[in-house]
Amino acid sequence: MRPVGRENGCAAVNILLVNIAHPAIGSRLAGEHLPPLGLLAVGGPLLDAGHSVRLIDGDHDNTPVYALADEIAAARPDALLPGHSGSTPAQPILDELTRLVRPRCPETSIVLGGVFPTFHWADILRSQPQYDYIVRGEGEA
Ligand code: B12
Repeated sequence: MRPVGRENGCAAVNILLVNIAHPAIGSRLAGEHLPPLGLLAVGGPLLDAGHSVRLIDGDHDNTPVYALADEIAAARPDALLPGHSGSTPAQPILDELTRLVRPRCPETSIVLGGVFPTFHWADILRSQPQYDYIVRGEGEA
């Protein structure tokens, strides 16, 4: 297991929050951008805890998965927290992104959370070994 957080004696870590582009129809109809509230809710407490936190919002510019993977690999975060609005159709995209990132960032802890992973954590961990941890329920807690 890779160390994450300060409770195990680690110094503050570099955390990268990444929102993926949402291809589902409900994301495209409005013609406006909504901030990734789940990731923002998690990022605030991490900042308060003294960690360095950065957010890449791939939904803002509709960034392709391979380009997001390049950005993540360049940032080489200690922990990568990818997210979406918790919906089922976003999960395969997160899986594709993290599969691209894993070999390029072997030391990065990949931590998933949100509504879908909260319920389907066992299936995801079994079929997608690139994830190190799944946070169930409210991520800030
Ligand atoms: C706002 C919203 C949207 C917005 C999202 C905007 C954005 N930029 O995030 C828009 C309009 C784009 C949207 C689109 C869609 N949505 Co929507 N949406 C919601 C809604 C109303 C609120 C989500 C939210 O922001 N909650 C507030 C935040 C703070 O809570 P949260 O996301 O749950 O995050 C917390 C935890 O889950 C966790 N967490 C979340 N992410 C992460 C990440 C990490 C790393 C960690 C550690 C923790 C963590 O910590 C957070 C703080 O406690 C929910 C219903 C609901 N009440 O939750 C539906 C909901 C998530 N949507 C749903 C659906 C179906 C869709 C669409 C598929 C609709 C469509 N047919 O196109 C698309 C899919 C988009 C996609 N690919 O993900 C369903 C999902 C059901 C499912 N199993 O798939 C929901 C549950 C509504 C419902 N009951 O049907 N949606």
